[in-house]
Amino acid sequence: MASTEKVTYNLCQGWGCHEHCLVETHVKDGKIDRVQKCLFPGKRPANDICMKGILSAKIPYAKDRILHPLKRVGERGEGKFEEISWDQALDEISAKIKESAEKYGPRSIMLNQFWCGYPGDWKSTQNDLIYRFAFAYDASILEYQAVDYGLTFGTAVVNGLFTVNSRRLPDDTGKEIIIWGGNPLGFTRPAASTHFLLDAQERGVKIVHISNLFDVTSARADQWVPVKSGTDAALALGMCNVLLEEGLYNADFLLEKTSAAYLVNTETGAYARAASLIEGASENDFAAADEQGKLGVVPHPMGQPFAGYGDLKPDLFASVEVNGVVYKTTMLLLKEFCQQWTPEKQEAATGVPAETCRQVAREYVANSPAIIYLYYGLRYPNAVQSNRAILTLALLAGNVGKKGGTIMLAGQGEQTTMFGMDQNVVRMPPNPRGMSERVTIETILEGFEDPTKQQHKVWLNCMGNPLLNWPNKDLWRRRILPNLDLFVSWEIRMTDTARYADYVLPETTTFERYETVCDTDNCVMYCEPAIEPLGEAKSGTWIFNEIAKRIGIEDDFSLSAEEWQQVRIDEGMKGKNAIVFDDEQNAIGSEPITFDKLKEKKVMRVEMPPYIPEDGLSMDMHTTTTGRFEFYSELLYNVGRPFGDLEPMEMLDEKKREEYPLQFYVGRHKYFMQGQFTNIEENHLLASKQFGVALNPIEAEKRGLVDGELVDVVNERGTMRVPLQLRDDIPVGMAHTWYSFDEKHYPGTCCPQDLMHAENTPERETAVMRAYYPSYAYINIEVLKTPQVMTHVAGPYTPEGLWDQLCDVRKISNEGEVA
Ligand SMILES: Nc1nc2c(c(=O)[nH]1)N[C@H]1C(S)=C(S)[C@@H](COP(=O)(O)OP(=O)(O)OC[C@H]3O[C@@H](n4cnc5c(=O)[nH]c(N)nc54)[C@H](O)[C@@H]3O)O[C@H]1N2
Ligand SMILES: Nc1nc2c(c(=O)[nH]1)N[C@H]1C(S)=C(S)[C@@H](COP(=O)(O)OP(=O)(O)OC[C@H]3O[C@@H](n4cnc5c(=O)[nH]c(N)nc54)[C@H](O)[C@@H]3O)O[C@H]1N2
Ligand SMILES: [Mo]
Repeated sequence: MASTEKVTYNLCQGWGCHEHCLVETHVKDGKIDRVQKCLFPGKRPANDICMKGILSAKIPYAKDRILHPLKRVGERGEGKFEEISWDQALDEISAKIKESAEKYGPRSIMLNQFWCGYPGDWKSTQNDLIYRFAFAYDASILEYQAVDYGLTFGTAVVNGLFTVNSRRLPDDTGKEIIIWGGNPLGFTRPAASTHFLLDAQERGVKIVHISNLFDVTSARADQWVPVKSGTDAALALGMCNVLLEEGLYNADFLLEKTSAAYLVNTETGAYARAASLIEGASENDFAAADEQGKLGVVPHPMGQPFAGYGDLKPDLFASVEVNGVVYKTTMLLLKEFCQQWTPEKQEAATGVPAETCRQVAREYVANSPAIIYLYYGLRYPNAVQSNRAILTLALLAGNVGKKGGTIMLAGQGEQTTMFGMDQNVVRMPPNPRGMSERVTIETILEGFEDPTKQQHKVWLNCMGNPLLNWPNKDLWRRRILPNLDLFVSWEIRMTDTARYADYVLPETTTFERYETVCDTDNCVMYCEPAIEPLGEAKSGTWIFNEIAKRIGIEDDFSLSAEEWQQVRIDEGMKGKNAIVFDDEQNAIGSEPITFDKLKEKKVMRVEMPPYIPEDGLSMDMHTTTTGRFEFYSELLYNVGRPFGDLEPMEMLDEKKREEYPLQFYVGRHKYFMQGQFTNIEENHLLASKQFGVALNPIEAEKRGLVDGELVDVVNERGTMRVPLQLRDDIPVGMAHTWYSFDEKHYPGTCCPQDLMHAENTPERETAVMRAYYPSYAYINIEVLKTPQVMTHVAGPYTPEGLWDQLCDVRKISNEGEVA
């Protein structure tokens, strides 16, 4: 056995799967010998690591690691660079930043902060410093691509803000877990979440998987419910229909937690304000009625616990007429709305047999408390509406905010979001030059077309690999990059984005720098460099400091990475306690969290209030109209969407399908993490066996195509020429490809992202977001006083749309160039 000379704790370099694992790094002769799972204090069996975690030990040593600052010598994207000194790189970059600021204003500098794949993500020091830089210089931050936010906005409609419920793995599970969209088991959530799910299954918890294709999670589930892509809202409404028609809803829960019994004016679609119906009632209050039609006031909770209905015994299905206007409860309106969604009509839309819809609905209630595990699989422009419909089902069943029964957006962290570290201690400099701005693709393009508008000329890509991962590469390659005066990539390896950059700055990996993250399983963790930085790699903190020095904001950037960690802990976690455990890992007390203590212990478990309190909801901010959970939205009534509903989109358009009959489904790979791990030989070898496009044999036969031949995948945006694979697990009507392979795998032809719609553009405008977004922005910016730069500027565009693409797969039409 190798003798270890040093052990450190580090964040997994493959942080992008949202499992947020910490690894124990073993170093020998100054080199990482291995990484393994690290144990957290306490008895919870959290923090497992997966194959990618183990292999992340190889990332610092990968062949394409960038070890020196690089300056472009060829055309953008050509990949020709020369090595230059740090001083030259920083002097030239800083000079261009200053020049741009003088000519177009400091907001012409944009920083990309798409943090998903960066170890520590938005809790990392890097992310804090990006904000700090933006405030200190009044630079802009680029709104990243619309991914992973369908659920966020779906729940925002129902709950006012953010996720309805548990964002971390609960201690308890009820009797059933429905995994609805997503492929967590051993695949996208390969560590703690997989263990959580399999342990539950072993205890007898039933696992149901609802998905459009047969994947690893389907294989392991107790029941797999295949659904046609993008039609989940119909299935959820069919299930709601069953609950409503068979009386399987949880009346107590609906009365106590939701606006189900509230009356709505059926002429205006607005919630009836009590003041207009009942004398002496306040403007802020609402109304309900009992079985005899007697009206009663329901006070707005105003952020306090709900006070109840007073003397009134509200009738969930009341309908009353006052001065010739009919008022109905939202529950009655929902029942009427769902009458069309019979299990049979549902079947026509989703392909799920009516009987299966009934069985799954009945069991979901019979097995209460049951969890709906909402992953990110509903990546369609109608995701907000699909998620609303699923949440409606959960509310009807009363499976929200309960031990063992809730809605989950799984992950190991997230509770610490609310109770952990106050990152503003770093993010906000004492004297910000401006409040910065979050800019969209739209505003950037507008500026390029209209010189009287704000120009965005410098892009500092401090995180992420947008040229690989953001749909519609063309937008960046042909419309945005040519208008930029400077494009800089901070990277650890040569990516598609780095290849297009003017300068590439070599950053340290997670194994080579200091970090503290308050996250995984409610622990705060101190990470120290396991090895010396390779080559000339420097931490992001150092790079910021050096640029700051050259552009005149050095006062705000005077601390080293290690010193920032002390600030983050001693100031950002001031007053917080950690649980003290004895040798048997029993909790025996608590102690204040200080930087010195953390340095000594490395991992401390933060004392947190329970996230899912018995009453379920006190954690939620309820900034909806009524201050309650709302499956009925008066705001969206105005655009004909009072309820979560099956929303049309390109893929469900029969006419469009005539030309391009296949869903172009660009999925994530088991061995890759978006673009990461593609540079690990073993992973690449395993994945490249599946390079190409996969079709069901029935679709191949229709087209006279055979396994292994080269084919053209075409749509109006381009042609991708790749080998064909026949696979029975790919549904009829789909062309499946894995993304992550970088540009050089598609010589002379398009990459998958080229064939995709651009996100955050008018192509992706939806009625729901157009109507809803202003209220989201208002609540965040005006009510909660979140700086605009720290909110999502989703605007009228869908927050998810990756898989709503059509294509056809054809015999190759000519030899030679196809792109
Ligand atoms: N190995 C690996 N793991 C990863 C990543 C990676 O690249 N590789 N990426 C990480 C990131 S950033 C994210 S956001 C997560 C995402 O992880 P998940 O939330 O699990 O989402 P996806 O893998 O995008 O979802 C794919 C699955 O969604 C389901 N699905 C697709 N369309 C539909 C539909 O119309 N209806 C229903 N009901 N189901 C559908 C199918 O089961 C499909 O296998 O994964 C993370 N983990
Ligand atoms: N077609 C299609 N497109 C998709 C998806 C899909 O399913 N299909 N999924 C979407 C989703 S959900 C997401 S979240 C996005 C992900 O989009 P990205 O966040 O762009 O994905 P990554 O490839 O993980 O990019 C992270 C980059 O950070 C670099 N990196 C890692 N560690 C460090 C570090 O310590 N310092 C520095 N400077 N760099 C580091 C990595 O080398 C990598 O290039 O992709 C989206 N794009
Ligand atoms: Mo993601």
